[in-house]
Amino acid sequence: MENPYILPEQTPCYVDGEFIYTDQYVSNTNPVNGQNLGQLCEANQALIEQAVTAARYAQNHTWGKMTSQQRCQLLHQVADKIAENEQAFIQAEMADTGKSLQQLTQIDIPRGTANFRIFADMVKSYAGESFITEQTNGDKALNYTIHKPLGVVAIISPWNLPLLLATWKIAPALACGNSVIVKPSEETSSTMYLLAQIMDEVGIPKGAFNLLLGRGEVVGDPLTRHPGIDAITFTGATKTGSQIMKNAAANVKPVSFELGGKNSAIVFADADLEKALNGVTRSSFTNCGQVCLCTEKVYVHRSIFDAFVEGLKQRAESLTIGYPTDPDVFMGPLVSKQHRDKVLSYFQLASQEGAQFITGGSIPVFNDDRDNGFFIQPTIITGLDDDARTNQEEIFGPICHLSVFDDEDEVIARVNNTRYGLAASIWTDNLTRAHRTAAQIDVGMVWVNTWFLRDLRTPFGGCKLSGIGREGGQHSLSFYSQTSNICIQIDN
Ligand code: 6OD
Repeated sequence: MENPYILPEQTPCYVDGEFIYTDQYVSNTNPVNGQNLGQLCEANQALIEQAVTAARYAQNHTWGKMTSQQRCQLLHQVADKIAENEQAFIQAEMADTGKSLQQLTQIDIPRGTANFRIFADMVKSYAGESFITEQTNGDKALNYTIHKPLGVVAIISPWNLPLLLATWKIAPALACGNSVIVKPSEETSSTMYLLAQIMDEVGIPKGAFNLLLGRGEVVGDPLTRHPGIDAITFTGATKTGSQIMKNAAANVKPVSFELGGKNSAIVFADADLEKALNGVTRSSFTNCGQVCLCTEKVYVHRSIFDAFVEGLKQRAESLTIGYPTDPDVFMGPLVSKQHRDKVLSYFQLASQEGAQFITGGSIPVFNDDRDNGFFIQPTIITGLDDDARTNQEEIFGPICHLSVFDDEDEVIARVNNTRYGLAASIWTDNLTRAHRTAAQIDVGMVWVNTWFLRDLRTPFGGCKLSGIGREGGQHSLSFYSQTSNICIQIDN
């Protein structure tokens, strides 16, 4: 990629080592000002078939036949190229999502590189098991396991952290020797197109990496029903996950799902108030609240509730909202008009349910082109029961509800009163309390005195409606591999 990134008029799919322009389009909108950014070429059924065939060929003849060492060298080159072209990735991701430069440079784009590096390194030491089995007649047997690729993996990735979450799956799937067919969200496909260019340039064999663009109902649905797909990995809404699971069931294929969340923060009386306030500001409003890990419910001990409300209000009101190119801006717009309408409908629901708005609740006015974009105010509410719909349903916007609690058992029960189980954060200076409470929360991940601090070797995923399985480190390698046992008779 010698040229800086310029959004193409038409973004093509990438199948079997070729960029392919179809005759069906989906338009791409800039969430900062509502202007059209260009069009995506939507994949059709014939292209889906071609991608599956090419991916299988790469499995049987090229990518699947390379040594792990060769594959990992190529994946490191992919990481190097993402880093070299950081500016292009920033521009593309910003154009699609409107997310701030701060976030792109600190979180999203570096994770694209890191995802390739970690899995290329980890797979080299992905060891199997071995046992000497003693038989009754004195013979022995050697049992040992090998890890093989699953085959062709379909990757359906979301719009909130497009590069980060797609590469979180692409990198381990490729490192384990699979071929992949990636279907990114139609709202945010540009960085996947850049990644396809890089795959092409570094010489990833044709068909090992395929990119199908377009809408879920047109591309994702037939792809996940296709009998030529060996596994499906998905991050996104619980409802879509449930549909994909039905599709996968027809062919009895494994799935790995990271789905919605309704995450809580608990602020105990002994917490460092400054740290807790800064942490909850970050966990509620990062990426305009569009991270599955974001806090939407905050439980604060009665003795510090008023001080906490005042501190959080002050912080929310001083967040800079605006053009994502401005280095001082913390929050850009929501991703689309449709999504803003959804978030606004929850503001309205909260109000109907009797919430008091401490701050926010509407759309900021700029008196310039941003008024045609999809901005929204960081919003804090209080006064609702735990069972209110606002406190039970995932909103996925910059809003949190504050509640008072009195004791530890009470707050744990209230935090667990949800159909979701992704993440939680606990703010306390009492180490014993931290260990005791963290273990009792029904979620996949608990952060103590921090939030979204990531070590890519740790298991990541949720329970209940928040997902199936874990990815990260060994857990990714395990999902993206087939383990076979080999048993060898050793005569006495
Ligand atoms: O950090 C990660 O690895 C990860 N899977 C984050 C997911 C965020 C969901 O919006």
